[in-house]
Amino acid sequence: MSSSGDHADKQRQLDEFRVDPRDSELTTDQGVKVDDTDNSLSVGERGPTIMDDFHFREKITHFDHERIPERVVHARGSGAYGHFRVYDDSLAEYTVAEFLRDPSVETPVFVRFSTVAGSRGSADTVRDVRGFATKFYTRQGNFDLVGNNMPVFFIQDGIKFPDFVHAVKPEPHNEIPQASSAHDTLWDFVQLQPETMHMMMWLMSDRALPRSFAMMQGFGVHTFRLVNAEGRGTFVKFHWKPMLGTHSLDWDETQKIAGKDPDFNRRDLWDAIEAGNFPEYELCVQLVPEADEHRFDFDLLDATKIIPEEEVPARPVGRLVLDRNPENFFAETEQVAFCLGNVVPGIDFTNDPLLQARLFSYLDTQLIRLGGPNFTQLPVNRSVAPVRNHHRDAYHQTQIHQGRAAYHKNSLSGGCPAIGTGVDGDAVYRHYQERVDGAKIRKRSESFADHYSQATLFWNSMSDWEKEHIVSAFRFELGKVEHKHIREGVVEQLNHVDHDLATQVAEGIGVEPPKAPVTENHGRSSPALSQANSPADTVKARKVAVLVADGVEAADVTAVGEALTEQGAICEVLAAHDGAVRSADGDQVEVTRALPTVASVLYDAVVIPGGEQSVRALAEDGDALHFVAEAYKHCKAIGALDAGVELLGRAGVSSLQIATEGLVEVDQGVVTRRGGGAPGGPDDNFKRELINAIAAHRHWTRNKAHVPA
Ligand code: HDE
Repeated sequence: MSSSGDHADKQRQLDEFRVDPRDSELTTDQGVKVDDTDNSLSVGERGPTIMDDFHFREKITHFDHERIPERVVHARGSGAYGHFRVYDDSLAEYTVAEFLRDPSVETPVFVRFSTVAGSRGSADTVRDVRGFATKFYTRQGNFDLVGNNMPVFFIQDGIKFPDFVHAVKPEPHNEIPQASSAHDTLWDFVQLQPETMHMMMWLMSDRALPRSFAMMQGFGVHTFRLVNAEGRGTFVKFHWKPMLGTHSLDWDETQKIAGKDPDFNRRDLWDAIEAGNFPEYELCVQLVPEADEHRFDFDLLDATKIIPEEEVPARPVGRLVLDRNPENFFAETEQVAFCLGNVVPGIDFTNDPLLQARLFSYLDTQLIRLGGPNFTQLPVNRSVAPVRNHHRDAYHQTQIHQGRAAYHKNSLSGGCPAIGTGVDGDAVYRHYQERVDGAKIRKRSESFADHYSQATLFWNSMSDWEKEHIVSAFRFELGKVEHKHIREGVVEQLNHVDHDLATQVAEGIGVEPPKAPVTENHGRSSPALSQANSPADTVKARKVAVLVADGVEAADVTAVGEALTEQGAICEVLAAHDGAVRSADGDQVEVTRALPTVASVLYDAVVIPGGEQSVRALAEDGDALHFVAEAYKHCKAIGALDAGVELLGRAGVSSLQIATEGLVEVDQGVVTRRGGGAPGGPDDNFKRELINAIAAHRHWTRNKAHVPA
């Protein structure tokens, strides 16, 4: 291992386990070469297969045992390797964790993103929480930060977790619906369990529909504790902030993507890494001195609460870069085992009852999922710090422990492994010495009792379009609920959050709106909660479709493509067929994909270049017209040049300010230009406006109700 630590440490360790099939010959598991793996050994050409066929038996037996249980929650996931480094040593006064205080140390990581409710083969773009689990392979051992893309949780005490999961999963009698929260059992749970309300606001918001894993935040959720060299503790909340901003898909779009490309987020992550568009996140911490434990109007130990960033700033401390795809999904992404209990010196737990339950659950679940306690020896789970102890045997033991003494204390192995001293930089784990005292009781603390104030805070912090999306989401979900009393029960709960919200939802789902508010809305807000305030200043990793047919202005295609690619966007030329089209000048324009194999929902923006003949052909092509109409409906940036502008009207997109001759016009993300372009394609003004429109992500306030798509 290099002395400063670098992210290749983990890759070097994995190298020892990699198996390369190149230049090899087929063998049995015993290494015996095989000359026929297509025909089983039988008596004569048409006779029975015989038991002597050890190759047949081994091949089939191994196949019969290929499956392991999928995760009970977060079954669908996608992983990537990367590295993390802190910016400076400013956390040294709070923690002895080396990877958090030494900027010369680059720590390898593995991250697994996931949805929660769906099974392993379910679609990526469902309305759900996303898992954001990070394994830091630090030089002091593995630290697992097993977070979500929402900062709060549905319940306060982990003993409710099986109830919650049974409610949100497909219903037990018919296993419907798959990967969806729009059904009776979830909402029955919600209406009877007011502590869910804050999280339900997040789940009904656009946060549940991330455009990309690279465009969502991550949160450790619980309050953890940093511990310094003197043993002093500081409360900490961990946040990941994506460098590309936090952006979401449109609900209608997510449902269509689930059919067109159920691997949408997984593919996006994979492709981005392959293309060198590495997802990056900043680690931020909210630090609260122990003396301030009780200064908030909520309990720091309550996982249904945030600490508003306006009260305690989220301080950027380091950067995570995901730069390597796994090589084998099962070996790495499926077998990775995150455990809340995996902490390193300088990081400790608090008494959050949700966190405490997780300390038990994660290790327990790996034992059944991965078949015993030696899952820590699986390559993806191995620590890069040496592992030496007296744990022995069990299923799938891969180590050959030497010596006779598997106990402590011993004299036969020289007393080794020796107990850490903790002196001279020897990092041993020391639990934070918290004083606890009390009677054994089953009782929720009174300080956990307010279930609505922060749900209201979230609602108040939303922009108008975010509020509209939340109301539509509640209407959709509750519109799928069969029992009227459940719909009514949820509206009653919402009336505690905000009267106007409850009324709007009630009106959409055939429920009598509440007569009056239960309490007045407190009027407080936290701007940091709104996605409208998230950075939207880059087109990096955005996918842009350019629609073409024979007769297209090649200069438009080239110039737009170059301008976008230069800024890190991915430009694809789409035509009715694969291969190439002929430009207006008779040149070939290469086609990236055939229109019938894709859809507008798989792109962030669409450009219609000039060329009379090309646009006439597109105007006759239902796929092309639908593409433009749908992109408009989903509030995406659209660029149209010269004759291309006509296609907007043909696609049913009217009521826009369209460019007059020689000018560039921008109206709600639709950028048009007629004439006046340079001979080499559109002028800089058009390109700049197009880039700005795409970087803005979506133009949510667009008037689109009239566009059928
Ligand atoms: Fe989990 N959770 N969880 N969870 N969770 C699992 O562990 C559990 C909770 C989270 O990519 C399981 O290995 C309990 C909060 C992620 O492999 C299981 C409670 C947060 C992942 C489990 C919670 C999470 C899991 C299933 C309530 C955000 C995927 C398979 C006390 C801070 C990790 C597994 C991966 C996975 C239990 C609540 C995040 C059963 C009992 C809160 C990201 O152990």
